[in-house]
Amino acid sequence: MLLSRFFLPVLKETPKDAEIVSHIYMLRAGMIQQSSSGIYSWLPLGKIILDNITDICRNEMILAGANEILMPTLQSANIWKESGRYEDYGKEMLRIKDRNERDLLYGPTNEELVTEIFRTHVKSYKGLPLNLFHIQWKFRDELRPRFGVMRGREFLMKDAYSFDVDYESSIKSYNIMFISYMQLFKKMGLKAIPMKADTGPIGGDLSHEFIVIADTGESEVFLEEDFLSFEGSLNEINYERDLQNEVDKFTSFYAATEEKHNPNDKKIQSLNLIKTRGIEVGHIFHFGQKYSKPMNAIVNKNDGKNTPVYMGSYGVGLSRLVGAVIEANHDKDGIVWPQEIAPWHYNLINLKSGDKSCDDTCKNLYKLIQEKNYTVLYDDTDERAGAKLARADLLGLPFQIIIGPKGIKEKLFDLKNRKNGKIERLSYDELSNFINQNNR
Ligand code: 5CA
Repeated sequence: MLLSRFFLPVLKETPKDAEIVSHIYMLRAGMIQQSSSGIYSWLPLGKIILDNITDICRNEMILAGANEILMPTLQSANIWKESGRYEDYGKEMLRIKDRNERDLLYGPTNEELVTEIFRTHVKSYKGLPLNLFHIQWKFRDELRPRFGVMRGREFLMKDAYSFDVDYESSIKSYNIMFISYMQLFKKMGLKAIPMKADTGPIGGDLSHEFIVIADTGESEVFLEEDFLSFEGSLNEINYERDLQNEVDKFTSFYAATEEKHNPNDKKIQSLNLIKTRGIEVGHIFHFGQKYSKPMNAIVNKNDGKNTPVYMGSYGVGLSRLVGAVIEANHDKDGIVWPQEIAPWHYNLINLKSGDKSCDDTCKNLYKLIQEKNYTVLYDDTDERAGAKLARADLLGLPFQIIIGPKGIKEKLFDLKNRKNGKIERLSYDELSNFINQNNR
């Protein structure tokens, strides 16, 4: 991509209304634009990152055996009256009337709608287990939308819903989602900590939040220190297997929010705890027959008897994750994208556009990088060298290749690793070797 052709409205000044670093950098790097309180347009750079995060999540859901569907944003109030949640949901739910005075709402979540789809088509245990997921915008009229996309009113969620014939198999489905969450956050270059959680308005008897550690997280948490480095055996995961053991390993560590933490408990006192803050990027719920009973989603078991189906729901905050990734990966100069979700692998910077030898060298490298199937953002604009370098640090691509007249003369070119800030001076051949061998 040529930067001269890319719509990147970078801001020089720190926006006044942004309080946390991810919000500041997302505005400064031209990723989003507020349209009204808690509602954002996604500009090209923001959209690329949102899509990268979404793709990782979607692929992991498919690996875990879930089926992608797409439900609408607008839902009929009738199904919410059936489940009993229409009145309970309160002011967070945006209620709308159509021209015929029928009650609609902008979905804050989809348990009711997916249960309606399920009950129309599945009547027997033979169709189970089943997991349906979708990636769709939600609306919650939050009391205090803040921190940019972190707590929005309109936000993108991946929500999956599992259906099983009995309690035991529904726990298996819950465990598959638990492990797939550990996988998908890892694939985004994030360390996520699962933590036992309250079920709130979704309901149920079992629930975990997944939190990313960041100083600006909304909740204060206490964690066993070893939890941070524990990886489990995620690389060998096979979703066909019973995953209870894997889940047990992750849940054997201590993790609690400040409200739940009991400093007087002797057992807890003996643990090596750290106090930190976390951002909730995912939340999973096992709620059994909470919706299937009132909504009559009944299946026939293999003993011939009927039962309301057992369900769980599993959410990932995709738009929130864009902010969370930045909270967890930045420095004073800007964003430091993890390789896994970086918008491009390389930032090729021409310090003197218009100078024939700089232009030619950049063109050759631009071609070479693409031939090796890496992506590259080429800064071919006519701005000052200093402004280009500052913008490159703000954008935070993993590697910068910096081409200027001095380097051309000395036949040595700068390769900067954005994460550790180290600059190597390489010959053209060394640079092209690096591009050949760089491991994604
Ligand atoms: N139906 C269930 C699971 S599918 C559900 O709605 N769960 S939730 O309420 O916990 O939301 C799932 C995830 O969406 C949260 O973990 C969080 O990452 C994200 N989320 C929730 N509210 C917001 C918000 N106001 N802004 C941005 N992301 C949000």
